[in-house]
Amino acid sequence: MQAGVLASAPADAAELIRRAGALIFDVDGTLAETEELHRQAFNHAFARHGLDWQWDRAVYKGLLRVTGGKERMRAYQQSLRISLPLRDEDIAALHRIKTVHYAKLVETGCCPLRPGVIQLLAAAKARGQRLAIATTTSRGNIDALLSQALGTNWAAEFDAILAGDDVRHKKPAPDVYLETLVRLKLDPSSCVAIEDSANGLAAASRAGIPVLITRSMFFADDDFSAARAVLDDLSELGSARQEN
Ligand code: XBP
Ligand code: MG
Repeated sequence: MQAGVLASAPADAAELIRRAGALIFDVDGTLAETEELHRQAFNHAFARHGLDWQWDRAVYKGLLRVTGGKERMRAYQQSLRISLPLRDEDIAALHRIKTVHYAKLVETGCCPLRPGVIQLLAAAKARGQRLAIATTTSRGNIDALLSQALGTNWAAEFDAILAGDDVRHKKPAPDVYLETLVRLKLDPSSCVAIEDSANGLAAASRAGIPVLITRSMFFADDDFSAARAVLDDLSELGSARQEN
């Protein structure tokens, strides 16, 4: 546990969830532990493109401070300082290869939704709460993950779905959350954002939305002191995952 961070008791978190008019979900690391698959897909793209780049988990953990796969590759390339800068079309081509491979990995079913996610989605719907997605990843990646986990009609469950390229500035900028609030026509205080990273916490907080953190593989030691509640995963929500 991060020193000084009082993870609110699950009961407080459950109350925060039950009272919300809408739950706004981050995707990578929150709905599922997908970053390990993203990392493998990036390495596949580098090999296919003839680059001698290979991101191990330690390197990738540092690179995840940069949100957005295209931006992450650009940041890595700039950190090398030795090679010619990749052209935008090279970055785009690499990202296309990576995204295709990521979908293939997800479609194997090897990356299930995290504990408590499906039950919380169902309980929220039963309570009449609105559901939304606000993510930095691409729409295609959301579709690959949630088609696999929830079926091809998954999008019908959500009142708003905002992906990385739908806004000008990615997290930690608040853009994706501000646009989600516009689509939902709700005040930030009547929503709860469910996130896994400091960048996601900053983005939602800057939009005025209270944040529930679920710790994930690559961000477990981020500073979450600004969060309203910090859980290991959504299964800790107990009754808030039931329909009453
Ligand atoms: C996580 C991200 C994404 C993924 C990679 O998004 O920052 O960039 O790491 O996906 P979030 P792309 O936690 O907001 O869901 O390569 O499609 O960017
Ligand atoms: Mg995330």
